[in-house]
Amino acid sequence: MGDPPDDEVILGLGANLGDPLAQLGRAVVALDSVVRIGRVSSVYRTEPVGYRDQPDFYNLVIVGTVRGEPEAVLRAVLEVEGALGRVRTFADAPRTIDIDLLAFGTRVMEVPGLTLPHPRLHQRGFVLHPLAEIAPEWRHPVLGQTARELLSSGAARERVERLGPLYPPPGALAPGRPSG
Ligand code: PH2
Ligand code: MG
Ligand code: MG
Repeated sequence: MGDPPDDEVILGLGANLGDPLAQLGRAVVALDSVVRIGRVSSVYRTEPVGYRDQPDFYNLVIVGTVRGEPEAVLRAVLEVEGALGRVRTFADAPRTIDIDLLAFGTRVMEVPGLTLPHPRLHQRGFVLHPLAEIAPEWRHPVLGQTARELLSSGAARERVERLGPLYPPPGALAPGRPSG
């Protein structure tokens, strides 16, 4: 019988300690072996949401496809965080890298450690701006609104500044690529 189809997966990345841009770049390269990366948003410099007494974040969103179960993808994502030096202290603390599984196809589920879609994604400018850039027609499986509609609804109010594409672009660090 045929294999089950791949699911569209949305990942949100954030960093605000160390060298955030370098860590985002390394995370994208590492995630290339977890999901099939479709699009990578620009990098956004964003005001901290929640615990506010910390440096601005650098955020981006990845849209890709993957085969398998969300729990397995989450485990692989957490391994990438660990490999990049993530140390967990308290909720919303500053971090070298955070990789969140924001949505997985149209799945709606809640298990310990994973709620899909992410319960706050529709309120967060640091997710909605990059998501609307690369997938404006993505539709929230519970709320029924697209990324563009969620962004224009105005629920996300924090300061968000688009910096531009990540450099080096994903794939540039992969071995065996001709240069020049
Ligand atoms: N992540 C959080 C809490 N607050 N704020 C911004 N601007 N960007 C983030 O990635 C972020 C946050 C929890 O993961
Ligand atoms: Mg997070
Ligand atoms: Mg996280």
